[in-house]
Amino acid sequence: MLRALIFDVDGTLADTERDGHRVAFNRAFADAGLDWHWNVLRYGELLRVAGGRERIAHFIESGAPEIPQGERDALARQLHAHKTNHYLRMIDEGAVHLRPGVARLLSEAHDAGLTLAIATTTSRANVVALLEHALPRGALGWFTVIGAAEDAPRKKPDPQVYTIVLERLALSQDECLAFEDSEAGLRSALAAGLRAIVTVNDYTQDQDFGGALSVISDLGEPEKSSRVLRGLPLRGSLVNVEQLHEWHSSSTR
Ligand code: XBP
Ligand code: MG
Repeated sequence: MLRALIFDVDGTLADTERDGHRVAFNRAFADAGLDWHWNVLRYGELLRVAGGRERIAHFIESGAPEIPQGERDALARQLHAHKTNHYLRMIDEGAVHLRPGVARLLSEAHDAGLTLAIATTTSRANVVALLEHALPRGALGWFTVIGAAEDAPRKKPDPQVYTIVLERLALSQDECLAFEDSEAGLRSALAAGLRAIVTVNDYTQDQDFGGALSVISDLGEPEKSSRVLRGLPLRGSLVNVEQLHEWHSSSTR
């Protein structure tokens, strides 16, 4: 029986990457007097490295030989901390909006008594800020468990964050559905034994989503239909709680 929905954050709840995280990274670089700039295309490539600190560290390793070896780790940490401050300010200013159908489905699922949880590689502060800013007052309390970077140092596609969330929920994999937007996120959920729905975005639409129950454009709104790209079909024009129960039961192992 379906009891819980576990959501990724970046790219799934909101298109945070291109106009949120990317901009915040660039602001942190500029503050530090560095002439580094991650354009939209380059950032898409860098997204293969999960985790912002790890992404900066990878960039330094592969593209900034002028930074002495012994200073790289500290620089990545410092830049990432400043980046987080910029990102939080941007959330506060309303720079990031939830994707179609997200607020609607979260609210419907909460009303229907489904447990809600988060499994993300970003930091807890970033998740809390987004949920507090983009959802109705008090909606943060809808989430029984938030698994974030602080809980799971091994980033997706490692299953660690999902495994921790499942433990804290005290539910089995078969009682949950995961929602992801990226191949690394999907691999993480599948490796934790979960079934997953993928909502693609511009950065991830060409990735390999083999193993997902259904791959769709977005969760859909009454005035903006969701499109199925592969996998189980939609009964109506959007994803609602009834649809989730149907997908879940038609895939019961
Ligand atoms: C998101 C990430 C994060 C964000 C940046 O992946 O990889 O690193 O890009 O956030 P997912 P931080 O959606 O699979 O969780 O800088 O806080 O890491
Ligand atoms: Mg994601």
